[in-house]
Amino acid sequence: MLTVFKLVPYGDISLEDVASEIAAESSTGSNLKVGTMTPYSQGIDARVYKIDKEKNLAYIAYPWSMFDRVGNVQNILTFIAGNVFGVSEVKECKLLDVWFPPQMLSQYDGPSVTLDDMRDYLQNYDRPVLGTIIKPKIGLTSTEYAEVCYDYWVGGGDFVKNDEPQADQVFSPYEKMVVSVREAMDRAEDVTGHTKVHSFNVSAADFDTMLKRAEYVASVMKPGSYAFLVDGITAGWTAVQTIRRHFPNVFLHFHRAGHGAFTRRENPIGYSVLVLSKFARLAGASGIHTGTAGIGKMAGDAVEDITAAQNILRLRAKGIAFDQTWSEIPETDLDIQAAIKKEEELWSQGAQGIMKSRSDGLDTVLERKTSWRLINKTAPIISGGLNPVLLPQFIDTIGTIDFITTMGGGVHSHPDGTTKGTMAVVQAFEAWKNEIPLAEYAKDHPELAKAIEYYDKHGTQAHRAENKAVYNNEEAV
Ligand code: CAP
Ligand code: MG
Ligand code: MG
Repeated sequence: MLTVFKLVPYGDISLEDVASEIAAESSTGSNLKVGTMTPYSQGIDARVYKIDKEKNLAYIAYPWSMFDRVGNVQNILTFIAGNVFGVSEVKECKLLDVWFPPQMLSQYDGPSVTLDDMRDYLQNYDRPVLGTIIKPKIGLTSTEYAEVCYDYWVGGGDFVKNDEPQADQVFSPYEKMVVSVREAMDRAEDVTGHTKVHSFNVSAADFDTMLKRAEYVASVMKPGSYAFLVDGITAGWTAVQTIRRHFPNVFLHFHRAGHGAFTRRENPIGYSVLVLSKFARLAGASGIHTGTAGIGKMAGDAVEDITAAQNILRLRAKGIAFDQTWSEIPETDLDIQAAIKKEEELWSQGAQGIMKSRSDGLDTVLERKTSWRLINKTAPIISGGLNPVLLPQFIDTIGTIDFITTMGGGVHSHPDGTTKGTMAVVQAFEAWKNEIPLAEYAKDHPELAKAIEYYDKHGTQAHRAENKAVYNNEEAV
């Protein structure tokens, strides 16, 4: 396995020296040469194989046989994103990219359910899966929560998720929330004639409780109509892989709350959005949040976020330092070469082209989940301050329609409420699809017109003033 770290040493320590420290601490060594090493243990030392002095980059290779044998992502990160962040000689230690050899890929689960399966269930192939997060983030009763789900679904939305801290709170007991969601989903499906999906947060204090929540959801909801959301950073990688392995037939939604402590560009210590996303695919997440490329409310930028999105969606994609082919079969295999070529043709058409190529379903080997010794794709889940007005711009930025977008504030703050807010999102997509400017399309789509008027006025500044009034005033203090 290959890695590249941005390393900036303190004082006059050389880049070579600090790179050796990091290689030692992330493999077999410590800060002292121990007399207990053996020829075998030396055989699995990590190796610094390249240094780039201009950019302060150190390339470190790991014999992947040193990792826990049962396809354990947590173990790899304990090596390469563990103690190294505490090594005192480094001022900066950022893991920027990682490369998995084909033989290593075959040891890991990868996703079982993919966005293609959700598209089959929703019968939705030629647009992003339109989703929301129920807001307020927390505090609604189970029935109030379900009503907002209903309002969203009857507005034409596909997918609703629990917000990342929703669990089994006193005001919204877990089982009551699930039953209420099922009832609201049935009503919305009757009214609209369309299937709907809900992503339930199963993160919990312990694995038994987590599995119990997941089992309960499975006992109430129709197969295909639910996903399991795991707070992958705060609940952890073992929680992610436990759900992946216990429920191979359920869409695994990796929420990355807390990732900013590792990934923000201004953080000197941590890892990139790309690294997080690649490990989520290796671990088997069906979808992970990859950021709005700076278009929404969260820090992030196009290079990082879009690179991450492409690396989890495609069979082969360029990273920050490595080209990763997500095939357990070596690239020398002609079938793989043909599949990579087909994918490149597909992606060269951009989002409009990809949309047009699949309006009646998925028919290419790359677009349909396959057991053909590939690590299946992971869907980018795009959230964070998006609203209908920003959707067309984001689609053109990411260059595909193959993602789930979840807008919370961007739907439930619409002046005419959730259902109209959802209609505005659907209309914004239709405007993009027909290549009509939003303002033009809004002339005969009042819900979108209202959204444009509102979100143009209620950018982040207004948002801050509103939040201050609620969350930070004398009374609150
Ligand atoms: C978005 C969100 C998401 C974050 C995740 C929130 O709500 O539900 O959890 O955006 O960020 O709680 O803020 P809004 P990311 O749609 O109301 O912003 O996707 O970057 O991990
Ligand atoms: Mg130790
Ligand atoms: Mg959230």
